[in-house]
Amino acid sequence: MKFLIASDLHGSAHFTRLLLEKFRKEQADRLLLLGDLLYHGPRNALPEEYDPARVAAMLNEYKDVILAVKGNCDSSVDQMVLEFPIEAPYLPVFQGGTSLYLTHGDVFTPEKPMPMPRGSAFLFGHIHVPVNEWRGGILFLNPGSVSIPKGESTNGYMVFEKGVFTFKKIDGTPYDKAVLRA
Ligand SMILES: [Mn+2]
Repeated sequence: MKFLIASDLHGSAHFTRLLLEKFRKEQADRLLLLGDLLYHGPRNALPEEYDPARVAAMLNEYKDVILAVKGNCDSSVDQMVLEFPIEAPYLPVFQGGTSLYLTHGDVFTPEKPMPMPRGSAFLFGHIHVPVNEWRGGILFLNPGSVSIPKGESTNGYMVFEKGVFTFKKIDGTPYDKAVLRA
């Protein structure tokens, strides 16, 4: 099974459209979203083509293949317009002998993760900057933000297939990878 992993869409219809195009092009089986889906958040400027209702409608078309966790900008009213669950603080996903723990990164952080077996991957968003680092037997990964990249980073996402995470720019160009052995 192939996963596309992305975070921090923040209501950008433009970048959500590009992301869903990539989901189809990659022929991924599941879309893992790490929070902050609809609302821009008061700390951010409005992203390109800010249209939360449109983003909700686009994501709802993929409701059967989305796994999502709650971001600090996601609220109960967001859940009212989304047809897949978004309120889990974290989700464990077991795939092909590997263990992935999805979370937004504001409650459980790389400094204070949930209890996880060694050899697991901790997948988070929130900081809008890509992370690829082994520490204490855990692989910490952040795909960066789809819509509002910070620091030197660019808009992007991650693909996971057969134990390999590939970081990609929103145009599909790979720029980094990590291996998680089963
Ligand atoms: Mn965010």
